[in-house]
Amino acid sequence: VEASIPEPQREAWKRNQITSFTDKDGFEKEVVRHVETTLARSMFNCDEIAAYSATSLAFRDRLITHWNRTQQRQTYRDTKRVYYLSLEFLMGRALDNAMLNVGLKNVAQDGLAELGFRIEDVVKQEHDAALGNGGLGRLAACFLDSLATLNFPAWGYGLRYRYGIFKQEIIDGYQVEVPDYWLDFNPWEFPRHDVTVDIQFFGQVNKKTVGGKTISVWEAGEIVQAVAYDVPIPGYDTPTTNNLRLWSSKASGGEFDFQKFNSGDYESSVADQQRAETISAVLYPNDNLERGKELRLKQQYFWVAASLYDIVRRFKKSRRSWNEFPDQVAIQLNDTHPTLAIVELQRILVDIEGLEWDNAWEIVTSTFGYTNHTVLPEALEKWPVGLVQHLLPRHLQIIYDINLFFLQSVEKAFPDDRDMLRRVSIIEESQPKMVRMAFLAIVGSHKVNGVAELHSDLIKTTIFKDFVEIYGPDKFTNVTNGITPRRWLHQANPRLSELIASKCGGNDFLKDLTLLNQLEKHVEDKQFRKEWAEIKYANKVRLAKHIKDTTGVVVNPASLFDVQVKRIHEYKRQQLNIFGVIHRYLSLKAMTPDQRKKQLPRVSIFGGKAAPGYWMAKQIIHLINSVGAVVNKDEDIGDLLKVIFLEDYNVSKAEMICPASDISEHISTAGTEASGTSNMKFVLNGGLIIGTCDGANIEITREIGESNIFLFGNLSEDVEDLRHAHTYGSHTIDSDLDKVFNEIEKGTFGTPHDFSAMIAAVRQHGDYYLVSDDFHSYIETHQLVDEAYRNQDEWIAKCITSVSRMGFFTSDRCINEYAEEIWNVEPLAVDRHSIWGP
Ligand code: GPU
Repeated sequence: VEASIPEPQREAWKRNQITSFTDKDGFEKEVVRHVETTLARSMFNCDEIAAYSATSLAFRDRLITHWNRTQQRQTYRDTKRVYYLSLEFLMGRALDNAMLNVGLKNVAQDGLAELGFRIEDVVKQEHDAALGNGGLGRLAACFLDSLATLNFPAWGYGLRYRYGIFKQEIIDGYQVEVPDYWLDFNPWEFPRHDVTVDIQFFGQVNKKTVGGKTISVWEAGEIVQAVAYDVPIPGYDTPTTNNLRLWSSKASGGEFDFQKFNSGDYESSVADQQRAETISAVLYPNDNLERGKELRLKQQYFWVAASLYDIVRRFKKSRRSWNEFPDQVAIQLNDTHPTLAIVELQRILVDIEGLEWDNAWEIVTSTFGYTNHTVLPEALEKWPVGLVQHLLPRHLQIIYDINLFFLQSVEKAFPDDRDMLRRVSIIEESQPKMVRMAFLAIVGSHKVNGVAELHSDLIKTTIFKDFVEIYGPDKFTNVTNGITPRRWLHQANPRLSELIASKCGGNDFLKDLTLLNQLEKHVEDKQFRKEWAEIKYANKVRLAKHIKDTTGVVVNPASLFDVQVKRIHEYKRQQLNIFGVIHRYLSLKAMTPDQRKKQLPRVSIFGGKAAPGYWMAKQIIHLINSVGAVVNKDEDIGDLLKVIFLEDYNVSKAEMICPASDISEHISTAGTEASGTSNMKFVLNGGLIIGTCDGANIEITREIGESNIFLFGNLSEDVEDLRHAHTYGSHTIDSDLDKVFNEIEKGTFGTPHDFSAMIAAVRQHGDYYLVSDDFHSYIETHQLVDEAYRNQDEWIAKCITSVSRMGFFTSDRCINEYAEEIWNVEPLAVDRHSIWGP
């Protein structure tokens, strides 16, 4: 149906165009209007939640007018768009970000104050949008911010989970998972009940001959409806407002099947509805782990099929030839989770649009790019052939054909290497047979990238080595990760952002982070250092208050705050950290009171979630809490050491924690952390880091200088030999670590049996993560940290110098690299004054 208003009536629309508020009075008017009409409340019945809701609605209205105009502009100009497909978008809170990005936070602050509210309290009412596990999902969120800020025509596509990542509670020192009820009230999404797609599952494939041509027809066994929910993504200091489209699942054909209902089959009608809604019900809470569950595969296809239908529908409006598809569309696969999109596009082009296979395949491979985020074998996705066959029968046929043509070309190029075919086959000939999604993603994309230099080198020399031989090195590239300075500096650390602005000629550094280099000439400025130190101290006071409020433990903000916050994982080595803390505790205990007086007080702060099924990670959390319970009440120790586990680490807590850190820990076994991004957040907020030569730590060192980072531990190139030696040689444990283990086994931190598996992993099971090999170097390096921290003046100078050299790590730089090297797209210039015109 043509829904466009005819030309003669458009005058009336233009006359009545919406104007957004620009000042305090305009803002207040909108808040009062929303409180009284949208919320049906009044000044006699307006709590902080109502104030939050009305403020959000006021900003939402504003965003949505910008969003509309952005979409109109993009449609009119009809240039190439980017589609970022990610199963995770770890957005955090939206209101603070929206106020800052549109430049009206001060207006809102003053307006809210007049109406009787403190903006900090209002902002805190918002529940995080936590549709992700960790770094991978947060990267997607930072990329959306940069895409909008840089005016790229770009859409994100994801799933609208009813439950995001679980809420973590710590009960008796153990993690307990509680559902995340984030959708109770969410003013940031727009249901688009008119934008729906029917998604097929199961069934069989029939061959039909149409006009002498045999085509495959997939007769579905089940149909589920996808409903679009749109989330506006405002750029910073630009009218560009992009769209994040999240799909929600629903039984097709309405609430439930009335035919079944009326015929008395009430139960099965409800069951159908529930089965459909289950698809988008919950985010799988695994980080760096794939467990091959059928529902997860259903989620992936549901989301990919709905997104591609939407993208193709939009492309078809321009009535171009199919060969122009890659000139109009770039699709980036955030890890292998959306790899079925490759197969789905080939299916649409061949089965539905009637293109020849080779022509279609050329279009497909020119459209997709694939980002790999890990080399850990347990995280590489593989699906049993039988499961794919059952759920997506036509897709399995297409995968087999893709593989056949691929292997034929490999055989031609490498006729003497029979084993090559087995190694690179998309189908692993195991029992049961498996589809290797990463290989499918490589074969179906024109570019494959890693997320930091070391990682991109590692994928080329290990897991994807054969593919470099087959395609040549140019198909593989690196885009080192980055973070948005808007959220991770300006929003999280407003005082530091303001101080920096005062030395860098205003807020331009937020759009061109290399301008931070202007700070360096002020490093010697005593007054500047003092203000810098004061801000850090105030941020630590704020965190200390949070620690007191949530754990009851009083920490001294003058202590060195040592922070490790990230998902709990053996490869990230929180166990190394807590063993180091125990070592410190034992050293302090062995000292005389006089010796103790000379020691530097420290607070060891941990935070992070363990996947609910990851038993060892949960034991690590338990050990951290058990050590805290003993150390924190030890009167010999007092302020010299406190051990804190912060419950329910998430994006909004990260915004409070990063600015309050003196030293943070990025201590993964070398070669295991693809990039890491919290390392960047901590340095950007004026904290130093201790880390291994892994992921982006290496490039951070190159940028900020070796003297401004505390590196330790074995190198990635030595890991394999060390592991081999543990298993086949004699494996002796570091003597200091041995003492730590003995203390745990004495029962100092509770029932030793609780921790025996953690110790056995090192002593008996080959110490896969090299905890013992790196322990001595780790302890020594922490002593260097203590010494360095004693000279506060030098320390602050290191922090300032480091921040001044962090320009490279903005996600704006990443997006420009993707745009240039992978997507071949350009930003759309915006005329700030034109409203209706292009
Ligand atoms: N990452 Br695979 C996740 O957060 N989850 C995953 O399932 C996978 C990777 C992370 C990497 O561990 C981290 O090193 C990287 O910085 C981040 O992706 C973004 O690339």
